[in-house]
Amino acid sequence: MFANLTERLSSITRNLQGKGRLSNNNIKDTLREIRLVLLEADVALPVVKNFIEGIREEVVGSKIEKSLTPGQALIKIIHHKLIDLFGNKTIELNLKRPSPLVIMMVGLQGSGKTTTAAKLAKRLIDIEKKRVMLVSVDVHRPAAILQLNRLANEIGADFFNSEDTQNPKTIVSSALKQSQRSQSDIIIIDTAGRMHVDDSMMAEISEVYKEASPSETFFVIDSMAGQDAINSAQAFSERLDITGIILTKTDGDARGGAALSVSQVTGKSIFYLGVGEKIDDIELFHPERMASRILGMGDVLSLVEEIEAKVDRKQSERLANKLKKGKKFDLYDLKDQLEQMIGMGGMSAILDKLPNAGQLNNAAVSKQFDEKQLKRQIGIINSMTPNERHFPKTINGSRKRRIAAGSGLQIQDINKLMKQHVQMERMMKKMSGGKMKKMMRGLSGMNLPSGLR
Ligand SMILES: Nc1nc2c(ncn2[C@@H]2O[C@H](COP(=O)(O)OP(=O)(O)O)[C@@H](O)[C@H]2O)c(=O)[nH]1
Ligand SMILES: [Mg+2]
Repeated sequence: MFANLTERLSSITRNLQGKGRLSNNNIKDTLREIRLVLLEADVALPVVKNFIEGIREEVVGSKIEKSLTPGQALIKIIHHKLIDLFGNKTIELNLKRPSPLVIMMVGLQGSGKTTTAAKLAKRLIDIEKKRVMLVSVDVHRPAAILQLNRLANEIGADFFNSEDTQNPKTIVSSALKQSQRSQSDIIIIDTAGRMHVDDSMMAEISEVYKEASPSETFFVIDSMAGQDAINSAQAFSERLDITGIILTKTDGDARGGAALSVSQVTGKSIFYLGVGEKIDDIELFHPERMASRILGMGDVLSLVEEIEAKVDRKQSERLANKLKKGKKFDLYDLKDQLEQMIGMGGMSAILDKLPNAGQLNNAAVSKQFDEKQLKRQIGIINSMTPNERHFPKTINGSRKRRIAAGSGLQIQDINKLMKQHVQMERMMKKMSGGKMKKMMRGLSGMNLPSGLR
């Protein structure tokens, strides 16, 4: 699902990841692009408007330019807003209610109600060890009752034998009585679909609803459906108290409009996803995962959060201020930087999390920044006197020999560290204020593949 949407949105986020600085124009352009992509994906207009407005407000409130990684900060906001769009948390069916728990499936014809009723029943039987009864009140479509009957047999659910000559309301009241006798924990009522919302069908479903008085009423919606289905969601929720959404056919190549709109339009959360035609193809819905998937980021996002959490921003700012006052970048400062890199787990831990790290010359990069190496460098600095750390220039040949002996390393190792310090000092000198921050960013995002920075 969402192939196109994902492709477009991930290209937007890829562009942002490289941005060390975001101008108002950058932000405006990004929002305009997102707006377009969402509209093309057939997301309902009010939902798009709200979404974009929400991001804009947060961008203003969060002072994004001051962040260590403005591009990534914006991605994070977009990500969080997407999660909000989906209702923010994973909802599980509450089974701690008096039995029989009555669940009703409603929605347009072909949305997947019957299939999903059986999928859900199987889940409740297998995972929750519940006794489940399936009931069909679809007296309109030929063989609709038989379809459910077959599925019930397949999964080991009880089935209430209804006839298409019966009145739907009567079927419900008999089924409820039957469920008392058979001591069912859960009854799932599958209803007649409709091609579009029409009054007589709506009147019928309202009757069934009143008779069944369900604890959960799931609106089943085909993820490939367009605006019509979204409008029908609204029509249904005006008549019945819909408690949740089940989004089906997410294994197809839907544009994504229904998925992104339905929660906002109905004000209800998505509980489950249908992910295929087979009876086991149902999954709990995780807003966070879906949002990550749509942005095409997966683990990269958790990586960004990890780096943000671990880079000591205060410490970086202290260093920046110190240098601004004309003080030198000394070996104490270098040690702080090295320690931060270790805090992030070294380069190899970071590379492990990147989806396409295989393309990098992994060995070379990790060797340069691996933890052992970093610790060795810190060991060298630890073997120096405070005076030497403050004034690296005083470190002459005999001092180097002493430091090498003290840290158990070779003179070459000491020379390498001194060279590294000189290089960094030179870089630091060139920078002031804002540029310093960029430098820090360079450190925290060391040698990441350019697309991911
Ligand atoms: N690929 C796929 N097909 C599904 C899914 N859910 C339902 N279907 C198919 O959609 C069609 C209509 O399903 P059905 O349950 O009869 O819809 P109803 O009219 O709402 O009861 C059937 O061919 C199902 O196999 C799903 O998650 N993935
Ligand atoms: Mg059906």
